[in-house]
Amino acid sequence: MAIKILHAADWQIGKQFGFITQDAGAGVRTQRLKTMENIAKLAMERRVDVVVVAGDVFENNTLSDETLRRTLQAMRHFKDGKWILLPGNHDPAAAESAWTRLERIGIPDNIVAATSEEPIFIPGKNLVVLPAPLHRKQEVIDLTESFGSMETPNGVIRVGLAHGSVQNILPGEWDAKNPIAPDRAALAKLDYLALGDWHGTFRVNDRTWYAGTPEPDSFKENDTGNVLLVTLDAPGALPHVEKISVGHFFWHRIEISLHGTGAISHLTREFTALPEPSDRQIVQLRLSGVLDLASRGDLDELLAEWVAKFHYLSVSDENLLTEPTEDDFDRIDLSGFVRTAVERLRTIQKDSTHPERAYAEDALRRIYFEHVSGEGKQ
Ligand SMILES: [Mn+2]
Repeated sequence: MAIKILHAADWQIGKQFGFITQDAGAGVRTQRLKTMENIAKLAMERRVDVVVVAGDVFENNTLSDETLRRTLQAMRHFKDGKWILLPGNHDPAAAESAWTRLERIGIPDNIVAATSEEPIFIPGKNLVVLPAPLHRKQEVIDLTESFGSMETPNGVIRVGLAHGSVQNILPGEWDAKNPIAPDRAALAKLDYLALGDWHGTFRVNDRTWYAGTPEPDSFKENDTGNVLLVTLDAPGALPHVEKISVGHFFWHRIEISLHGTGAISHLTREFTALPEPSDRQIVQLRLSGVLDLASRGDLDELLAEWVAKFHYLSVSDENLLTEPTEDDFDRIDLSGFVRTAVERLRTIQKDSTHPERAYAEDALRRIYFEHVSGEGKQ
């Protein structure tokens, strides 16, 4: 009979998100637990045999007992199969850890903390899960090497569970801590290798995937907010992997330079282009440019409106300047050809009939912007 596994990773429950202030921050923290509950309900709905969480279940080993208990509460919505939780670099299975505390609190029979390198057979199922738990934050050796020597009966589906970085394959500058061989699934005769650590959903090869974090937790754009439903028809058959979106919040970073007329409607378009519903959007806005006083007033009005629409909107406007006055231009201490250019532009700007007056105005704003932001950097 086919085996169905729900593959999740990097829950990092207890993450604080200190930069998201007040109620919005509390909302983001509690959403992580709600998303776990939704994963449990999804596991019931889709009748999976086992849910594996491939490391970093918890943000750290010092999170509160209350949060540990709340995690167990969220997980109780899936009780027809097993949970297998793997310690990662955030929650390594050290002498004293979230795992030892969970054990003291007492966990239901269907939850397995995979704190040792021993195959986990699933009773009544044609399945064995081979875990590679981290016992400390960093390992220089590839812990998944042990999978190769874990003997299992013929005809049993072998699934590996590990946390770390597949060498030379992840996008960008990813730290090569806790290395994992890219061909581990083939080398260790695994039907599937469930990985965690990379927060986006990522296919390494037919049999090896990162699930990514199910609840987005940063402004990086790397396909977060998913779990993977993996169906294994028989030993040796290629897995069928379905990506299921479970995330609640969407994170966006907007950088925009506002200059002159039309700038505010440009920003309105950026905001309205974001997905609905707007109260599930977390937005970091970085503004730069030069606005006259009237536009600045319009901007403040627009921001006040959207602060109340988004779950959270942070605005950094240190680089947004108000239109320079005559005095401001006089104070620009420029010399040589830049000074000459400023004087010529100002002459054009003051001539209401000059055909290039609008260009001169724009150029002056930009020079002023460069000058003042340059000052700030010194
Ligand atoms: Mn990690």
